[in-house]
Amino acid sequence: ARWLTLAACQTGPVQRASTRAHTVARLVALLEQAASAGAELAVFPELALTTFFPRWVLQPAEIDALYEAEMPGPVTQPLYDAARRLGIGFAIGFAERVMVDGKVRRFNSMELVGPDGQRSGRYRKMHVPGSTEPEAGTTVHLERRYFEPGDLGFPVFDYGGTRIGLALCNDRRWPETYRMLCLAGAEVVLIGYNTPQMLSEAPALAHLRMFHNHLPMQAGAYQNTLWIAAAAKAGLEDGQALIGGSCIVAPTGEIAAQALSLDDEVVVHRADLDLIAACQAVNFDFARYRRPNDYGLIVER
Ligand code: CDT
Repeated sequence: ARWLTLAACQTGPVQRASTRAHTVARLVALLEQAASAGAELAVFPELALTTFFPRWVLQPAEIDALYEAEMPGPVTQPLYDAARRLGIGFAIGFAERVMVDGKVRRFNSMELVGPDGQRSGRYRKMHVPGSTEPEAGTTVHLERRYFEPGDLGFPVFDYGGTRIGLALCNDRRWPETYRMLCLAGAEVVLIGYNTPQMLSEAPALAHLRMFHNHLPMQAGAYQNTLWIAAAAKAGLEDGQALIGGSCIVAPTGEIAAQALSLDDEVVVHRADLDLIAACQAVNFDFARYRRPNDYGLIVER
């Protein structure tokens, strides 16, 4: 049997006034909790090091301080050191700023780090929601102002013999995310998210926010025979309420473990990787039953 013990490390809010060092200390404490519960791989939220700053129009001079110019940098190094000390890997969402050919580029990124404290993968969010300018009647969500769409596709990384895919927030709502990762051989998908409880454009859907959080992850896990570990940044962050509901989802579509709070909280589950083959055998023998020659519309439209 093959097992991998997963941890979803939810955080409570990261207020703009918090220092990066304070936030990193919180993340280290969560990683210690995950490791002492036997976890081998942990996931932190999207933009785990900062407040969810796309809720604001910021002055140009304020922007750079919210991005990481290097990972790890001096302030984030303790997290990588903790991974090595504890022998546990992690994935973390962060705002990435890179210079390419003398030009600044900005991505909403996630990094996969091995139990040796070394980077073993990088993902850049593909489905970037919101707008570049505030739009009348909608909750301000300016991810498209602060991040380019990812340019790395849907990579899958080896983690001690298990194949890992990464995804960020809005990506989890799209079936293509899971299908691309599944077809690339992913067995486990790690997801970080920041999801506002209330969108002014859709007050009638407010009571469904948690349902619409879990529904696509449960369906994505089931239809693509994946384990999923998903970590929220939750609670009242700089005046905006973010949902929690961090969870670990089995390839059966069942939620195996779920956070109860809107605060820093670790949920752990020992994932049976053989369940993937069992679920494939029952219904999803992809090579045998899929009809890719008849799915052309999916990429044409
Ligand atoms: N961070 C992120 O992608 N949040 C989105 C909210 C989009 S509202 C315009 C989400 O899908 O949860």
